[in-house]
Amino acid sequence: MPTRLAVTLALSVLIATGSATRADMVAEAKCKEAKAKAAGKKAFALLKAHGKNTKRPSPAKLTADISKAESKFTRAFVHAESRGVCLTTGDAGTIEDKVNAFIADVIEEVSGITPTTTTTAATTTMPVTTSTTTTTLPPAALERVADPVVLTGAEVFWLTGLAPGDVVAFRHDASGWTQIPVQVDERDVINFDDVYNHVGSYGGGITVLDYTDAETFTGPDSDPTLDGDDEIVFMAKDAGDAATASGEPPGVVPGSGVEVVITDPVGPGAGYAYLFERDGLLDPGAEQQYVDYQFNLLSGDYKTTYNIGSGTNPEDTTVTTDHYARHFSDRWIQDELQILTPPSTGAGVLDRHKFLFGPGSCGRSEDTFSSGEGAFVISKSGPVRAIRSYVGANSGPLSQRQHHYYERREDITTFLRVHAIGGGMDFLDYSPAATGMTYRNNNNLAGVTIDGVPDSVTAGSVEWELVTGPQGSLIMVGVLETDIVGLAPTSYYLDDTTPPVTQCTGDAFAYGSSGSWIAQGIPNTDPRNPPAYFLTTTRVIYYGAPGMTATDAEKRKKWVASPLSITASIWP
Ligand SMILES: [Ca+2]
Ligand SMILES: [Ca+2]
Ligand SMILES: [Ca+2]
Ligand SMILES: [Ca+2]
Repeated sequence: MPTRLAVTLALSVLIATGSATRADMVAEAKCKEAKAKAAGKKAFALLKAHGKNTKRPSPAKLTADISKAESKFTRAFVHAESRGVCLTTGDAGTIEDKVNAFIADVIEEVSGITPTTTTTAATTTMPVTTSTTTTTLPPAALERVADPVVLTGAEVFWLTGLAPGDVVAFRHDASGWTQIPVQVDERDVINFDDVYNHVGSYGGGITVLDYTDAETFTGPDSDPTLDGDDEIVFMAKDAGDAATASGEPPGVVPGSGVEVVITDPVGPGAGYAYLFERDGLLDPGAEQQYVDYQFNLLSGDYKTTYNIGSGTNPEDTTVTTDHYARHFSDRWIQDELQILTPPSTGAGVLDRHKFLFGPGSCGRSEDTFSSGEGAFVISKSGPVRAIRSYVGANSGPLSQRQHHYYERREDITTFLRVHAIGGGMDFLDYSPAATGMTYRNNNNLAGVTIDGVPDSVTAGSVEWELVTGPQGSLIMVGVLETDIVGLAPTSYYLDDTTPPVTQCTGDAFAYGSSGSWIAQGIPNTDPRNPPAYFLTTTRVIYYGAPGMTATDAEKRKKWVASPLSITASIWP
């Protein structure tokens, strides 16, 4: 029981020193005051959040406000206790329960509504400090060099309240401290009416927790500091060993350290990274840029020239890393892909990343999406990753696609938000330059040759796809999340220089056209017209050297299903 332990410790201090000094008593009173103040602030924040929700109901905003109040409360308690002068410790959970009970009582009294509980069970178990033992831990051995480590502010709540640009990261190994690139991407409950700059009624007043961007009409985060829902990201490959007692790195605020321990739920090894508040002018990117995203809208500045009500909005946008290059010629139009991992040839192997309702059904495609209404949620280039996210797909103005670009991995997430439709295909159609590459997926391990000559391919649900040749390798892992019962996606494949169906977009040929196909009706997913189902698909692309195998693909399927896990604590 932490309280008794603390009292025992305090008593032994008294015995050792003979009597408590006046300074001790003042410090102890300050601790009590800080805790009482935190409880009061939390109560006020919760009442305010519930009040706002009564005036303008938004469950997402309410949840975000509650979570913000909780992280502030927890942070205040940890801060108070970290000075080692509190008579009681570990009572954050107890006090929080009392505040929650009080709030529930008040809300019920004034509105007749019983609010949902807001207790964060985690607060009582949050580590206050790490142990000071210097056990030798195994060196960093994370296999997942392509994967990111993504944390929320809430997971490292000791750092919340900092300016996002003041968070810096380090690794530690035999050669000491080395700064590593880190990036903060702010999030908030955004309103699609804002994203659309209130053009038409496309936004429908729908709100979601998503990225913010001062450069688009989405606007900046309402909390300009690092707060609980913001994301902090660095690469797993940059993690190092556990830092033993060797002092803090230069250029950081003393005592601001947070240790992040990274483990692989499906593999061996562990990694350690250390986050700090910078003291001065350290570049959070550590003078590196893993991804170069050049958003080039041909009409000019986004806010002043983008045609939100109706496209087209031609672009000459590029994404370049040491391992791949991509190109966009409009919002939805991805028309180039090069694999650059040595010794790949770097050939341009893509004709189009396509969307159609079905083969040869040209009524809707990435071209028609780009010709209709649309807007960007975020378009951001950072040292660790770039994020490009946009909405607007004809009669699905809230249908959204989000790209996360990392050094050797790209995540494409598509949120379908549209009235009932007859089906949908999301597939890559390769270019003549892909000739000679081998296509495999989980239902076709032997593989077929992409060469414009038809192949026999077994259809079925796509878990992973592998395309490899001297041009390089692509491993793609597909994830479908939905609450629609009975959806059974199958696959699509067509390799034919004289295809039996019209190609709708891109060139006239089908080179290894392949991907996932929902060949059945999809009910309403448009939240503007409830009840709406949700359907979100993610295509994770790993870029690599020639010669990757089905075994590599199986492994990456597991990685995507089990992201790296982290635990954080104050360091040292
Ligand atoms: Ca935020
Ligand atoms: Ca923020
Ligand atoms: Ca073929
Ligand atoms: Ca084609």
